[in-house]
Amino acid sequence: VHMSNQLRYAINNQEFQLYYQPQIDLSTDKIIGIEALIRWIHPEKGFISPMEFIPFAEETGYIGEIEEWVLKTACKQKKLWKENGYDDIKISINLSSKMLTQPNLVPNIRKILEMYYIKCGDIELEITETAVIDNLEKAIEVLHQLREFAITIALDDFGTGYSSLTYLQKLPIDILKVDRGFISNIDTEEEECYILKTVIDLAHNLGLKVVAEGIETKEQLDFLKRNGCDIGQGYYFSKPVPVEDIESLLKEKT
Ligand code: G
Ligand code: G
Ligand code: MN
Ligand code: NA
Repeated sequence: VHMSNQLRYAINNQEFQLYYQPQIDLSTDKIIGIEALIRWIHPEKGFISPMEFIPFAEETGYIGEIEEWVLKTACKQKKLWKENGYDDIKISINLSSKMLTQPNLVPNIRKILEMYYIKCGDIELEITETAVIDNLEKAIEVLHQLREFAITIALDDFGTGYSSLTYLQKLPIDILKVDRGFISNIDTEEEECYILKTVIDLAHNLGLKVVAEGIETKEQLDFLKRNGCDIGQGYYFSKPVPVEDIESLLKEKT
């Protein structure tokens, strides 16, 4: 069967799940946010990576429905966490580059947040550099609209795309997520991590907070703390896990 039929079926048949990965405030060691990451558990093929099916969903137009499902599911979960006493946790959602130029994106997001009584300040959207560079003026306009009602915007995978410092200054964003390639360098050439140090300073000078992705070792964590990185995420703290497992982490680390 063609993959587009399978995507259609997957949406109807609830084959998608969200996994969750904590984001740690490096000054307090507490969980301050959770990134939602989609998983497709296919009944025959098993696990299919989003790196495989998201680009396909973008091409075939299913991405809108999938992202809507992600947003609703994450908001529903956020509401449950809140009811269980974990109120200050922000939820981060990856937004496909194709979504940023959808005509009704902002009102649609707003509707979903209202449906689950989510305060806008509790939601963060992660976008990639390619998403904004493809259509810079439109992207800037949409990002402004989202931030007007207090949704925070993170620029994901920073340093991997065609980053230009000009974009950084123009984009209405709150957070810079430094790609894990920079973090894995720390182990082998700590003395030479000038770029990473400089990116952290640059972000701060632009009024942005810095999230380091892909922290796997204590050495990486210590380096990032010494150099003023604000937030950390990675296997060192926890892999992305199903919802049952994130709750025990919340108990421990909030
Ligand atoms: O979690 P994992 O490393 O398998 O994710 C692989 C890629 O898929 C990452 O680039 C991640 O940003 C992306 N991804 C995960 N969940 C979503 C989602 O809900 N929407 C979009 N657009 N991308 C996602
Ligand atoms: O592009 P984005 O940053 O959204 O992708 C997140 C991806 O990174 C997810 O697929 C997640 O599984 C993966 N990831 C998260 N933490 C780590 C880590 O510490 N090491 C590695 N190698 N991958 C990670
Ligand atoms: Mn991300
Ligand atoms: Na990333």
